[in-house]
Amino acid sequence: ELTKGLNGLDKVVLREVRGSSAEVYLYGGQVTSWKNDHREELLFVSSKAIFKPPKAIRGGIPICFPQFANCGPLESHGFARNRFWSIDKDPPPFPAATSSRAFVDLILKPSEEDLKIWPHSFEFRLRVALSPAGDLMLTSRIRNTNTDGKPFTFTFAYHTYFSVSDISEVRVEGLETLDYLENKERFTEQGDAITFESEVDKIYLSTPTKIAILDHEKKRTFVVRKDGLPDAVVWNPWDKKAKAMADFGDEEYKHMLCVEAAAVEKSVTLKPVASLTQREFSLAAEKTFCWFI
Ligand code: TA6
Repeated sequence: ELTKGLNGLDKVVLREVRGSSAEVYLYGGQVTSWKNDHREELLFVSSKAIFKPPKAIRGGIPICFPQFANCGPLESHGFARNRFWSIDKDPPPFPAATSSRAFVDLILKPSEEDLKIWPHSFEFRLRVALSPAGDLMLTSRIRNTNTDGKPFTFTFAYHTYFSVSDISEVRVEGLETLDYLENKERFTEQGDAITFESEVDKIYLSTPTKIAILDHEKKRTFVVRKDGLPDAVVWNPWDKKAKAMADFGDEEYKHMLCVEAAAVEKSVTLKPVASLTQREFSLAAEKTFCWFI
């Protein structure tokens, strides 16, 4: 269902029979809402988010492409998150559709202007799907459509903002003992599960396909399953950085956590489509109840 969102921007609403739903803005190809069958919102979007180009929407699932953060010459997190995507009305079959009835395919291709800042022709297909159980699944298919035979290289992230009740009660499991990058330096995570008491901005490397976010207060666990994306970025701006961001409430850091399936440390190289290569990255987030002992 295509409808108008904030500031008249187009958005697609997906609904599953049991009551779960998701919303995707064509601006940014960005998921901004994911509700379970109790209609609880599971993603964080700032109350100060600016739904107006060229600013990217603060929250939900921004797509970082063709560059993650500032690890290249482009604007931070690349340009996919502040471009208008289009809907593919005749989407091809592929696995994320098999178990789900509610899905939409969005397409991004570079404009003339984009080609001036990143001279590579591509087709980015983003499938957003809800499973009958209400799990959210994102699949990205990126193809190099250069006609000059040249490969291109990029970094990528699903910059997912999860909604949490109280960041000081949250635990992330699956990343302990792994190496991570912080301010471009390499460290090794010590100790048990990861907890939060100050700003965190880390890129965990060679991570498992499954990561869990345990929200003690809500007695809720998010399970992130990713495929094709070796890294996982964990970010919470905490109080000082929160205050410095115009589109983020001063206290909102308490109610969000970014856990981002990503390909950052090793960039991805794609040969032109003639060679029949494409890369597929998927993300599935499910919410389960978990009663703590
Ligand atoms: O993914 C973490 C990060 O790269 C942080 O360094 C951080 O500042 C954030 O993303 C948000 O970036 P943005 O450009 O959306 O303000």
